[in-house]
Amino acid sequence: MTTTHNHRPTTDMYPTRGTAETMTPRRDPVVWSAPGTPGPLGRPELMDYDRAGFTTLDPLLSPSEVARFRAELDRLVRDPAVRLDERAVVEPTSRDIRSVFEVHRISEVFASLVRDERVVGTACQILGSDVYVHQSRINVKPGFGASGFYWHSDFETWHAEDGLPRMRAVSVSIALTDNYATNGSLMIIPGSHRTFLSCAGATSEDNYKKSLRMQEAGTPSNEAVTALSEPSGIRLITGRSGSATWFDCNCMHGSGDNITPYPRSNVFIVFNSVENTAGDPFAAPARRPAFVAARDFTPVR
Ligand code: 6CS
Ligand code: FE
Repeated sequence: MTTTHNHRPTTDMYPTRGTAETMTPRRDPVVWSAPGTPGPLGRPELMDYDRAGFTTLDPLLSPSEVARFRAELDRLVRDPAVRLDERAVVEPTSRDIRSVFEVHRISEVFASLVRDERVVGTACQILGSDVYVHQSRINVKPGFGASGFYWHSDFETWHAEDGLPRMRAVSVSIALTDNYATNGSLMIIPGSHRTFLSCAGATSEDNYKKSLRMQEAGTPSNEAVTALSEPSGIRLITGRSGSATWFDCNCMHGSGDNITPYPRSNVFIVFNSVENTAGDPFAAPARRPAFVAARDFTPVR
């Protein structure tokens, strides 16, 4: 049974992609569940997440589980049918596969990861409700030149282009190879989740065809990144394979190129509250395809 209910909020709480860049305070909780709500995260991790906007568990997965998911990632990347699928995004220069979207639907192995109580249970604990998968992807980031992602807030895109009304979504990045300081690991600006950066510049038609490779609309000015990183700097999220980082949908984050011999392969799962379902874009001419922004809101559990 597919749930596609849609309570369309009338007001836009986070206007963006207008004529000027502005900063306004976040108008939503970070942790939506009541204090003491049981779940996989302990109080220290939840407080870490609330304050910084992210928390890292090392490890989340055992070595044998990592091996299983890494084998599945390799199988998908080698599958010629996947390469031809619109869900696959290739590197602009090397033509290597950069990302494969909607892995929770095309792979039963990754679907089982989504349903794992250590994963979906944490998402429900943070978002304080049932959840569905808004987006999932594997980022392969092979060595020798794989390009990174410039600074951005995922929520700014998911609000503008996918119509998520509130900041009630969370991403988990699970390392399937070791994430070193050198191989293009995730960088997050601690505390940036508490500021909404409204970006200047309208969204072009079919923007996702570019933004999944190189984001333009929705990227911050140098001054904004400087101001956001003033209080607490920039944190580089390293960790062994099997580690996991939960980060709030509005964290300002990015990653550098990977010019080392060591691939930085992760699986990303984005959980959204069933109380915050995608609707019409708040600042884009059309909806993005379902493989990037789910339109089936059936709860994971
Ligand atoms: O546009 C998106 O939804 C994707 N783009 C980036 C750079 N991060 C979030 C998400 O995967
Ligand atoms: Fe992102």
